[in-house]
Amino acid sequence: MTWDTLWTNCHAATMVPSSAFGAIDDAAIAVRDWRIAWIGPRAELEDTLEDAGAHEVVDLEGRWVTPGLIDCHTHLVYGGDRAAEFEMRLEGADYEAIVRAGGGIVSSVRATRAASFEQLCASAERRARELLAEGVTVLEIKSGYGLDEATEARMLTVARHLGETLPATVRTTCLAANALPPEYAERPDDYIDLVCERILPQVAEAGLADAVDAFCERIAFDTAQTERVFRTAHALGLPVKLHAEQLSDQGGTQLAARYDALSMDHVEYVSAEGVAAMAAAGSVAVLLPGAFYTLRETQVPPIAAFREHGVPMVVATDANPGTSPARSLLLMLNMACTQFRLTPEEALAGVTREAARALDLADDYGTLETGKRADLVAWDIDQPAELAYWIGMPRPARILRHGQPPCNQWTGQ
Ligand code: DI6
Ligand code: FE
Repeated sequence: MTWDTLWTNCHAATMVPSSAFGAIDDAAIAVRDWRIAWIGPRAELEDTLEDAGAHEVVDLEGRWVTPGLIDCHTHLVYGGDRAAEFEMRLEGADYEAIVRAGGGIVSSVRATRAASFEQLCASAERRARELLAEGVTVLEIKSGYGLDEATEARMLTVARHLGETLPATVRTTCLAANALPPEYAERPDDYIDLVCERILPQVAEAGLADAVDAFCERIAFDTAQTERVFRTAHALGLPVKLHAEQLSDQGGTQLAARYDALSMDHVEYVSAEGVAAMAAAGSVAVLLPGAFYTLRETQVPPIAAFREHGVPMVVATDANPGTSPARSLLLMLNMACTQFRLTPEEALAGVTREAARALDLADDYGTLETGKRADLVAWDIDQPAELAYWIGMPRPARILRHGQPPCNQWTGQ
């Protein structure tokens, strides 16, 4: 049997946790039927090659190859933007005060409700395409700016549509419990009734969500309300994750651990008990340096405790119009190192191997190993640490997604 493609004369940062970056010097990578059919040192290939051959052989001229990047936490679908709020914050208003004054998430809700499916698709596609152009091949997209049945479903339908039309694997998450919509002011439990009795069942029935998320925070929902959402999600057969301890310690992490959450995201204020609960539950911490930076947060997530307890660390954009208007996952690698002191290897693992775990996709994505999906990115760098080092990375030299080059339209290649 012949291979479809053979990438040769490259160095592979496989991200298999064996050596630094799981590096294989002078490597070759063979692809067949969307998957990696062979990977190893080029010198070991010679015999194999005679048997297999390849339709296309690509000489990468010594470039580094990494797994396709994975952005496991985005809010890419929304109407409008929040540039005015950015200016207010620069003049001294703080995020929680803006939210309490009817701005923040709710202003994105107004703009999203007013936007058509086509409008939401067009703007989200543009944002997704920027991520894809820098080597992202898997991304998660959340709802959460609809906060009613029709708009939550519309947002998730847009996300599903992007998964069908873009050269990327898209996982969708229902975040109906993101904020209290204005029509439910002072009635949070009634809104949670709507989420649990109507929105989540409808979304599950239509197959629109792969997971359920909530924002557990003093400006959003408390642990009792979050638990109702989690219980409903589990009853519907959907895994959960949580925006936890971003602005304060609410104990959301311990709650999420009891519900086997895929990930706890933000976690700047997580307590020692929270970290221990994460470790016991085998959860991962999703670090969101774009939100930390935008909110001028000073409380750094407990990186040393995560390391000590073996809690895997993921890095994501949190791309959203309010607290993380980020358009580059690679920039987040740089920020995770500079702001949180991750090593470049931890940061790269955080957008590959560990990010795949956060999306429950580790069997197929996240490392360069035989049998996994052939999502490969070739970079013009001399060492993998450069992916975290540069502030504003040049684009990848080549991308394969499921063994195919994504068409020019989407990546600008
Ligand atoms: N994700 C969220 O949903 C909130 N924070 C976060 O990281 C708020 C986002 C927003 O202000 O729109
Ligand atoms: Fe978020």
